[in-house]
Amino acid sequence: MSAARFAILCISGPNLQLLGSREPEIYGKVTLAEIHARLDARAKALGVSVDARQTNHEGTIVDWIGDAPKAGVAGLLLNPGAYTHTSLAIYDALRSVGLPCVEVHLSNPDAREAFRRRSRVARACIGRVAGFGADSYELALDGLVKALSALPRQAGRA
Ligand code: CA2
Repeated sequence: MSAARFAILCISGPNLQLLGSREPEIYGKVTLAEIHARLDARAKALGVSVDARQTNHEGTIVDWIGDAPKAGVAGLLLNPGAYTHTSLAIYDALRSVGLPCVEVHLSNPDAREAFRRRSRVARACIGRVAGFGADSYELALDGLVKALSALPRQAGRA
């Protein structure tokens, strides 16, 4: 078996461990474990690896982002949950590591309450996939891998 072309870290933030059990009309019926399994399958098809994690803690997200470069991570998928709309700490962490990051959302925050329309992390991201339920994660992975593949050789390679 050949080595993965890129190592990708996928981070999901607060309350996303509840996926599949509450508010299915907004977030769908798919659990986070199923999303992670689908990401893994898509990653294999693309020849990359995905380490998918969830935490309810802002500081843990900051730590994981900060540790990513020395762990050999080439790019990030990030659903910061409600921290999307509040967290300068996560924005600063993304800026400081400078890794390509795609912002991911199950719902479309722009079509919801006004307070969800501002993303604090968007300016540190190369793009955003939102509103496609569980599929948002796989679509974001496709976009991130395309973007990484377009980088000059060596940059971002595992
Ligand atoms: O649509 C998304 O992915 C969000 O990041 C989800 C966040 C929300 O604050 C963002 O505006 C948009 C909320 C995550 C809460 O997850 C739950 C999952 C199931 C049931 C209840 C909450």
